[in-house]
Amino acid sequence: MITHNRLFVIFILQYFAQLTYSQPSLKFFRKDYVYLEEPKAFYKIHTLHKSWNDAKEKCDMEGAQLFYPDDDDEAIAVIAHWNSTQPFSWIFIGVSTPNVKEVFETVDGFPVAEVYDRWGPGEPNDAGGIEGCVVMRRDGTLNDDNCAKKFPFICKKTLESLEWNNYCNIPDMAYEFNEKLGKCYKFHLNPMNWTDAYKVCDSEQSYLAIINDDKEAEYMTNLTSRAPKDKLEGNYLRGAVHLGFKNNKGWKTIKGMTLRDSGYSKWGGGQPDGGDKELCGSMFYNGHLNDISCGQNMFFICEHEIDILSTDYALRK
Ligand SMILES: *[C@@H]1O[C@H](CO)[C@@H](O)[C@H](O)[C@H]1NC(C)=O
Ligand SMILES: *[C@@H]1O[C@H](CO)[C@@H](O)[C@H](O)[C@H]1NC(C)=O
Ligand SMILES: *[C@@H]1O[C@H](CO)[C@@H](O)[C@H](O)[C@H]1NC(C)=O
Ligand SMILES: [Ca+2]
Ligand SMILES: [Ca+2]
Ligand SMILES: [Ca+2]
Repeated sequence: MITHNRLFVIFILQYFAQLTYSQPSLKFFRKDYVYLEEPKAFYKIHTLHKSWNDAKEKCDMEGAQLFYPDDDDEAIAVIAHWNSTQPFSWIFIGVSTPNVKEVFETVDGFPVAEVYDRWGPGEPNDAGGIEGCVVMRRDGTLNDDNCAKKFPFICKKTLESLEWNNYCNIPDMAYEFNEKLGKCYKFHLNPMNWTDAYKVCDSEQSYLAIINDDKEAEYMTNLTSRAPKDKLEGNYLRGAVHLGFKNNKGWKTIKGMTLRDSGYSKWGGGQPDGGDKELCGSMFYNGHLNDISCGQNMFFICEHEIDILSTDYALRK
């Protein structure tokens, strides 16, 4: 009897866990990640070389984790993918010595001996006393190396850790569903330039937001005023957010329509005022439009259309 009850409770818990957080049947995390069936996880190979800390931060920002192999099988699957797509021979992995010299831990705090312990011959050797981060070779062996050196790296997201946002049908809980507009929106708190913001929205199955009417402008103004942005330090422009329009022989949205045809063209006082120096589109915090330099780092808003899993709007130049 007890066994039955317990099974029933487990069943209920699993049922709700699936209902609220995950959609294992839909194996999608982000467009720029590849799903590998055997380790049941998503991976992205970053070819731009970075220091170990920058690599870790990049993966965190993508909602993932700096990859390290959990076991031999995962190492083989990931290296096979790496071998078939990229030529480089080393990557940083998510193992370092954050606390004690020569005591290697994974980014989520496990001793390396508990996960994957295949050191190359004579390693780890802490050469020169400055080797606190770990790289993996294509043959699967590890070496401790200098954390400040720059290597390619891989980010990983397990299928199990995916949280499914059921309102927006997207694996990102930071998207907010607006019932009246029937769309989802995410206010991004990492300031970026317009070009990078465009790419980030795209990789999240969304697009840099386009205002189509006064109601949507009001909502985006509200979303902006609610975002916990005011204490964020750093080198970025306050007062406006990037949106999905730019000057391409006239101001057009990233879907190629004029602002007027798209339904909203309320410029701020005196705007657009930048001429050739401000060819990208933004919104002042009060909802009025502004032209801005495409290289200016600012917050931005992504818009997601529910049930459309592919939004390949060509970036028209
Ligand atoms: C990947 O390539 C390396 C070097 O060419 C080779 O030693 C290794 O066996 C390959 N691994 C897999 C899993 O394909
Ligand atoms: C914006 O916020 C105001 C004040 O909180 C609220 O009355 C209004 O309904 C909101 N508008 C939209 C479109 O969310
Ligand atoms: C945007 O920033 C990236 C670096 O994150 C840089 O490579 C790119 O050139 C910048 N684009 C513009 C238009 O400034
Ligand atoms: Ca070494
Ligand atoms: Ca819109
Ligand atoms: Ca301007």
